[in-house]
Amino acid sequence: MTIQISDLATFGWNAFFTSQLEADDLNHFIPVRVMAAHRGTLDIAGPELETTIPAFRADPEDSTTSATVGDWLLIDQESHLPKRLLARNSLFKRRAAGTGREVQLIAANVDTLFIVTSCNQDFNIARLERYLALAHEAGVTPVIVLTKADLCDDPANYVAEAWTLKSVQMVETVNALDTEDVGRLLPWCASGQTVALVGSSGVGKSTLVNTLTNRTDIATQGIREDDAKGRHTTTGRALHHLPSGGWLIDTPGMRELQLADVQAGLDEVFSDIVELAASCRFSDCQHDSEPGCAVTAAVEAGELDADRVRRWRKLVAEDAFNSGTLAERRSRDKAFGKMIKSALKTKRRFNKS
Ligand SMILES: Nc1nc2c(ncn2[C@@H]2O[C@H](COP(=O)(O)OP(=O)(O)OP(=O)(O)O)[C@@H](O)[C@H]2O)c(=O)[nH]1
Ligand SMILES: [Mg+2]
Ligand SMILES: [Zn+2]
Repeated sequence: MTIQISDLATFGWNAFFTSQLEADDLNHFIPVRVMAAHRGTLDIAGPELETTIPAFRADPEDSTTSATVGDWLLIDQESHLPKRLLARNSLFKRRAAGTGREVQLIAANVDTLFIVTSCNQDFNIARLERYLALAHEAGVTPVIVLTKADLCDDPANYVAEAWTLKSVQMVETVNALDTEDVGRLLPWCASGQTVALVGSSGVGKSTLVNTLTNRTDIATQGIREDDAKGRHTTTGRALHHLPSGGWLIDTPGMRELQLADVQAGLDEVFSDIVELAASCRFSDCQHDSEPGCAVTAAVEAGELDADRVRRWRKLVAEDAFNSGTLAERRSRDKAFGKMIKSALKTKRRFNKS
């Protein structure tokens, strides 16, 4: 069976992927999309094909080349074994929680990111800025989806606050259980389009997927009443097909989103501050207490929010710390370890005397 390129479009295939094919690839291989990634296996699908194959990493040295949900793979026509990972047009990743700080892939080949939060205690500008940096770095359209509008007396306050974020393209409020409300999100879910949903546990990501796909079978669960926190119901990432022809990637709620390799994304989210910083007297200005700092001058003049500047500096520092090659990070960690050790020694000496 030889695959026709035209049959792939409904799965999200486009010219970018066609350009990566060699002349006779389609005589040997079948292009398939990763629907879900499990420990050791991948659920894949393509025209008239749906199966499970072994996990695949293109470069054993590089964890970012592991096939993840949304990826396109070429598999062998006969054995169905994965042979090649196609270059992605976008990739979301984060530094995994914990001390190892391994890169964790979230989703690949996404067109739109639904950044989901609720009209309640979950709403947090600093967290939204993190997700926006991720979206801009990947070159993906960010849409802020405010759920639980039906449980809130004044959703307009949340909407107004979300719009203060400089790089937002669209803010939508919905009752995620209401088909008509959720219909406002359909323009981003047209045929061949891929949307990833991210946000904390309990904000309604799976509820949105259920409503958008006219299904009820994806598990959802009530949140804790005292602090509106979710119960981490979704545990894996999976691609779901929409009646409108689009694809949705549901993801598990994140406890922590550590940024890494998103310098360009941060520059976009905080473009006004970056522009100001260019006219600081010193090119390595830390915008702290240096003379001739254009950023602190703007804060003092009431033109710039001091909190926003603090959040920007924090994210830039975090990104720099988490970015770079593994070797660079290891040596940084080593230096850090040495510092801790010598501090402990000093402390011990101090305790003894
Ligand atoms: N009234 C109302 N309830 C909602 C809305 N969105 C979600 N819920 C409820 O909130 C709870 C949590 O929703 P989920 O869809 O499980 O949340 P999630 O983001 O998928 O959470 P994790 O899978 O843990 O990351 C469920 O009980 C939903 O029914 C909404 O807009 N209005
Ligand atoms: Mg869920
Ligand atoms: Zn400065």
